[in-house]
Amino acid sequence: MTETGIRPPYAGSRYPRLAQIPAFTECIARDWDTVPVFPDLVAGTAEAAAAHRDRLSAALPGRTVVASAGTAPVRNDDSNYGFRADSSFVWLTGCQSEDAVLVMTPRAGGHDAVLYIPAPFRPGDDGFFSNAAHGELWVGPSAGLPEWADALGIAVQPLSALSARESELRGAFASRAAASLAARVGAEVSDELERTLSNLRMVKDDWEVGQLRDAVDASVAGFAAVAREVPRAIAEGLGERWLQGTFDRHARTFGNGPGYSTIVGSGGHAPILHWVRCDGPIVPHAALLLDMGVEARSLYTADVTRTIPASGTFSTAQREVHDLVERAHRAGLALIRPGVEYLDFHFAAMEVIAQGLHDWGLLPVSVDEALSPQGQHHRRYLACGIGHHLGLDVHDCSQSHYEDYMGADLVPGVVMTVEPGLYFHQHDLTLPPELRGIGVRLEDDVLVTARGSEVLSAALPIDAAGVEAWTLDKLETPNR
Ligand SMILES: [Mn+2]
Repeated sequence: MTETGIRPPYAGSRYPRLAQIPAFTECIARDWDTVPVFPDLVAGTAEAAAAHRDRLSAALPGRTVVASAGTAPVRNDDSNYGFRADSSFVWLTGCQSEDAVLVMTPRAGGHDAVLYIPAPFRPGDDGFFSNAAHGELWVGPSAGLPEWADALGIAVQPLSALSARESELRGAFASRAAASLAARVGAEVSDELERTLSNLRMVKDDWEVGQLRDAVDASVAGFAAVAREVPRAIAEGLGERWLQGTFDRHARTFGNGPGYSTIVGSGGHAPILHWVRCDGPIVPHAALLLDMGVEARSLYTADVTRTIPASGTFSTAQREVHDLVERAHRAGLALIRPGVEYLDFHFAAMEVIAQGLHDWGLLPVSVDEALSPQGQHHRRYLACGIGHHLGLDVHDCSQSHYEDYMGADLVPGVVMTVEPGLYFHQHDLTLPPELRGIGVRLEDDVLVTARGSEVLSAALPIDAAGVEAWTLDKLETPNR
C-alpha cells in the first residue's frame, strides 16, 4: 500500500492469462477484415525448385527424403536470431518459411512431394494472439496454404498434418536441418543425402545464374555506396563500423541482406582474414580491404573483395603488393574453363605468389621447395583457401567429397570465386617494416561457360590503376 492508499484498479490480482478468459477470446476473434496475402517470390522460383526436385529424385530413386527449412535459434525468451531458411531446402522448394518441411516419397518413376508449412494463426485461433511465431497479430497477415500451393506448384499441407505420416518417415534420409524431426520419427540424418544435394547444387541452371548475376550486380553497387562513405567515415571518426553498416543496409534494401558477415578491414586489420569485428578507424593513407556480398531475395549470394586506397592513391608498397596479387588472380582466372581440374587455378595462383615472395626475399627456401606439398612456406602470408563454389551458400556445396569438388573437372554452370591475397600482419617479424600491416585480396565471382568462363563481378577493376580511378571517382561523389 502506498502512503496515499491509491492503487490502480485490480492491482494485486494475478496477471490475467488471456487465453483462459472467454470474454477476451470471444472479443478478439471478431470483426477483422480478411486480408489476402500471397507469397512474395522471385519470378521463376517455383519452376527452378521443381526441376531441382526432379534431379534429386533421379539421384536417389526409391528413397524417402525429408528436408526442413529449420528454426531460428532463440536469443532470449520469445526473441530469436534472424531466421534464414536452410539452403538445400530452399533449393528444393523455393520456400523460405520457418519450420516448413518437405517430404518426398518414392513412387514408380519418381517421387511425390508434399510441402508442410505452419498454417498462420488467424482471427478465431488462440494462436492469433498467443503465438509469437505464427500468430498474425504478432507477425502480420501471412500467406495461407492454398496461396503457397498456387505459388510453388506443389502439394501443400499444414505442418500439423505431418504427425499422421510420421511412421512413414522411419528410415528416411533426412537433411541436417531436419535433425530434430529425424530424431523424433526415427529418420536418418544422412551424409549421403547431404553429399548428393551438395553435388547437385554445384551446377547452376540458367535461373540460378540469373540470381547470382543480380546478387553480384547489387554487390558492385554496394561497393560504390561504401566507397562514397569513406571520406565521411574518416572525417567524422565513424570508422569501419560505418562502412559495414552502409553495406549491410544496402544489402538489406536491395536483397535479403549480407550473404555472410561483412569484412571491412582498414590498415592493420586488412591482413586479418575474417575481420568481422569492424570496430576500428579508417586509417586515411592505408589500404582498405572490403569483402562484401549481397544475398539476393532468392537467397543466392555474391562474394566479392576489393582492396582500395582510402586516400584514392596506393602507396608504393601497397601498389606492389596489389600488383602481385593481381598477377596471381589473373593466372588463376585463366584456368577457369570446362575440362580443367578445379584445383588447377589454385596451383597457378600459388606459383605466382611464391615466385613474387621469393623475388622480394621473403621465402626461406627455393620457389620449388615452397610450392612442393612438403613445403608451402609461402602460405605463411596466404594461409586461407583462394576460392570456393558459390550459390545459395557463400561456401556452397561444402558437403561434397574431395573427388567431387577439389579433384573434379570444371563443367559449365559451375560458379566459383577466385580470391588470392597477401596478408602481411603488423607483428610479423619476417617482414620489412614497409610491408607490415598491408593486406590485399582480390575476389571475383566466376561462371564456367561452355567454352571458358565469365567474370560476373568484372564491373569492379582488378588492376591497381583501375582500382585507384574507381575509388577516386567515388570519393569525389559522396552519397547524398
Ligand atoms: Mn570468398
